Amino acid sequence: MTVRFVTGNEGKVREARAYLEGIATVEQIEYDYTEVQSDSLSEIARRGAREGYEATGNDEPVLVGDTGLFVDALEGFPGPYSAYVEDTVGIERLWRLVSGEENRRARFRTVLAFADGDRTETFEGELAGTIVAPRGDEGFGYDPLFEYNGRTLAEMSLEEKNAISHRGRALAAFAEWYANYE
Ligand code: ITT
Ligand code: NA
Repeated sequence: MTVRFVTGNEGKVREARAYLEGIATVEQIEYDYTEVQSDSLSEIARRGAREGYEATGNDEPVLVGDTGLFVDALEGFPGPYSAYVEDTVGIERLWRLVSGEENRRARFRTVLAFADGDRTETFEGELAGTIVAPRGDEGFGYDPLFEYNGRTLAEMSLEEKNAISHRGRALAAFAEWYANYE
């Protein structure tokens, strides 16, 4: 069955497509859903999925994923504002902000929301790591800044990242649920 992934971010689509190969066909829809101002990734994702479902014709289920990078020393910043901060501040300046801190622990969190018109289900994944000076050319977004087990996410192949990442974990929970869908 086809799932429409409503997102403007191709990196997210690549990871979902690779992870769900043989489970669901992932089609990217570039509809710009309203990102409500909320501290809750799941609230943003749930609303986005419902709106995306209606806006794309009410015929095939949609997935929306919302991700945030939460830096301990910055009280969880940029968190739900991660997309805005990447576009404005950028990862180099975020690194400079964190480099002066002793505690450089951070987490990625992803919430995936699936909406089919009858219900909206959410699936979550988290990855704990450390903020480091940017390294690596793979992945996207904050990947060069985020070290896990000695390597940044940008130093891993897509498959390696999917096997351990916040998004991979959320996709695993989705795939398990989806196996018994309908
Ligand atoms: P859509 O809302 O259109 O899906 P987006 O890029 O805004 O695209 P998110 O809200 O999920 O997607 O991402 C928030 C920010 O976090 C954004 O700057 C992403 O580039 C970044 N990001 C998301 N997932 C990431 C990952 O696995 N590794 C590194 N950065 C990531
Ligand atoms: Na977003």
